This record gives sequence, C-alpha cells and structure tokens, in this order.
Amino acid sequence: MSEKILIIGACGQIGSELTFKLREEYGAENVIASDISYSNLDIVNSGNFEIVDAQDYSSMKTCVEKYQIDTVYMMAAMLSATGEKYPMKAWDLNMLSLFNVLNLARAKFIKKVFWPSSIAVFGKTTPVDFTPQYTIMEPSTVYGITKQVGERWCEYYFNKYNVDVRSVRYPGIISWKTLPGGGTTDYAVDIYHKAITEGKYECFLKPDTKLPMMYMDDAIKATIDLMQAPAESVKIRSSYNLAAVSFTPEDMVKSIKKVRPDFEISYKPDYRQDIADSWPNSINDSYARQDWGWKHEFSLEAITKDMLSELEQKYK
Ligand code: AKB
Repeated sequence: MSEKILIIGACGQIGSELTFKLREEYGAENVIASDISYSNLDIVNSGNFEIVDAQDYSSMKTCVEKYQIDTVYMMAAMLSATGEKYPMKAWDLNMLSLFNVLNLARAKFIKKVFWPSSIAVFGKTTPVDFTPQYTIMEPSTVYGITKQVGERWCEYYFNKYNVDVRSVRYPGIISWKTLPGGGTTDYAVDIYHKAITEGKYECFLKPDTKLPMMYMDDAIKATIDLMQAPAESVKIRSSYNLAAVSFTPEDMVKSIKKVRPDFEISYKPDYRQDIADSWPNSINDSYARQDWGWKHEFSLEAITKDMLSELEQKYK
C-alpha cells in the first residue's frame, strides 16, 4: 500500500506546489491537502481537501485517522514580516502547530514529519557569509525565535521519543504559481509580477541587501529528497542549512533588464530592512549535500527566465 500523506497549510506558497508534486509522485488519492480555509481554489478543486486547524490537535487527529495518514508535511506558519505585527499570534500558530504534529507522531498516529525552518533562525551576531550549520543563533524576529525553538523541539522529540522528524532551513523561495504572504524575502517574487504588469517596482529593501534565495523547483526537490532519504542518512534532526543562490535587489534588476530593458526600480526601505539586515548573506549547506545528496539547479538567470515567461503567460 502506498504511503498516505497529509499536507497542512496546502493553500500557501510552498504547500500548494508540494501538493501538486507529491500527487504526481504518490498518486492523487494518497495525498490529502488541508488548510484553515478555502483560500486557494486550484488546490481545493484538485483532489482530496480537508479543513484542518493546525492549532487544534483534535482537528489534525481527526483528519489523520480518517485517511490513515503516515506522513505529515506541516507547512502552516506566520512568516517574518507579519509575525512582527502579530507577535503572540505568530508564536501561537508556529509553536502549537509544531507540537500538535510532533505529539501525533509521538503517539504513533503518524510515522514521519516534515517541518520547515528558515534562515530566520540566524541573527545579527551570526557570521553573515557562508553561514555554517553550527554557529551563533540569536534571532531577532518572533518568526525566527519560533523557528529556532522549533528546531530544538524537533531534535528533542527525535532523541527522546524516536520521532522521525526532518527539516530544512529554507532561504527566500521564489515562485510564480502562488504568492507568498508576509515574508521579508517576498520582494523577490513581487518584483517579477510588477515587471510584467507595470514595468516598474518599488522595493522595500535597499539595493545592496544580499539574501539567500532559492527557486521553488529546487525547494520542492530538497524537501522531497530529504523525506525520501533513508533514516540513517538524516543525521541532523534539528534542521539542515539549505542553499542555492544569493543576490541583492540590484542583481535582480540587472537580470530582469536583460529580458525587459525598460524595467524601472525605485527603493523605499521599510521595517523589513531591519529584518533582512539580521539575516545571513549566504549559507554553507555542506551537511545537506554530504548527508542526503542535495544539489540545487537554478541560477538567478535561470530563475528570471522561467519567472518572466511563466508570468507573461499568466497575465496574458
Ligand atoms: C520570510 O521572509 O519570512 C520567509 C523566510 C526566509 O523564512 N520567506
């Protein structure tokens, strides 16, 4: 019998693409999408969909039992920028949702868990270039605090209760199908949309703000590769550093102008600049490469080419 998978937060930016890809690999009937509302009709109408409140243990358990789920991808979260506006809501959502899924695994209702961490676990005292796996971590955002604490709990549940939990520290993720919401790296998605719809973009970060980024195809590949790796290869049970490319808004503009020479940019940094300034420029992900063979494919030029051509079709 095939593995039964539940994605919580399936209407979101990463959850939605994960749902499509997992359905291709495991069969649509074996992959259940869930979210707190019907906010993404492409997902709601594409197969089994359930309303699940990630903060409510019994809501999650009911769904897990109904479909006899083996594996949960817990993708619901409040991201960095929104988290600064609603600190307690971010804490409650990000922590309760993690505990619920870890406790389901501890009680043996499910066998395996994926939970995303983020480069937001790092802070101003972390070395910024080629940030190592093991280093100073003093996150300054509520989101970053929840991710760092969450990582500690993942490792704890693995060590104490043998819970097979796996995680990566996502950089900023760039994609065209579903918009991200409430992140600091969202500019790197918005810029492509505005390049197509308006020919210009006002950026909320300074031109030289360098951040680690990744194309969605690479992020999905990393996630599924990690989940399919033999348990003994997954040596880090907090969360793996994961990297692809690093660039600034200025680098993006240069790359977009190669395809759309008339594209114009202006800069108006806001509160998100402070968040971006607390994050690394680039990440050393050698453990992921060694332990389970991680390798990225998309360069900035390849991302720009793909994003612009997909969005041109979308807005036609
Ligand atoms: C955010 O900007 O908050 C997220 C992240 C880097 O985790 N995209």
